[in-house]
Amino acid sequence: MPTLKSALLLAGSLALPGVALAADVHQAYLIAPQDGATVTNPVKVVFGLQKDWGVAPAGVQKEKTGHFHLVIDSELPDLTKAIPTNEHFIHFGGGQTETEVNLSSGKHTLQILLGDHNHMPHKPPVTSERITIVVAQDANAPAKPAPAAAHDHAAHPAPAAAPAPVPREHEE
Ligand SMILES: [Cu+2]
Repeated sequence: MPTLKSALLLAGSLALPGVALAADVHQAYLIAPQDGATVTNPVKVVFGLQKDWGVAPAGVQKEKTGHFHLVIDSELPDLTKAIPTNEHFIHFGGGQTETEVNLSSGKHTLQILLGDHNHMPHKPPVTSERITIVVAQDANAPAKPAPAAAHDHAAHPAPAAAPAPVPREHEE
């Protein structure tokens, strides 16, 4: 089956060039979460751009602007085409600069890719580094009503139990 074989070869070759195309200088970055962080759902993701660049909603054509795309668990897409829309490529066409996502527990990668008014990557592409986070199982994590409270890790030390009097038995 030559067609199947060539399809497989094509798929293999497509997987390679993604990294090489990434610009050395990252014009976008993830303000949160931090690379290597362990987080719980919902995961708050905050996008950042270097000062040369600005955010504009999809459909608004303006130089050096674009809207964010969050790349989850994927290489960058084909940078010569409009950014796809699926569970790996989330568009923020309204010009949003942060979001919350729910991810399965375990390791995930996150990366930002800016797209222009037509959801096309810029040339060269405006990307962030690809970071890796670990989503902890949140079985016993109470739903946080307000995601704003950072560092809300007030330890709850158990009240120190008074040392139990040691019964003494004199063995003399
Ligand atoms: Cu888009």
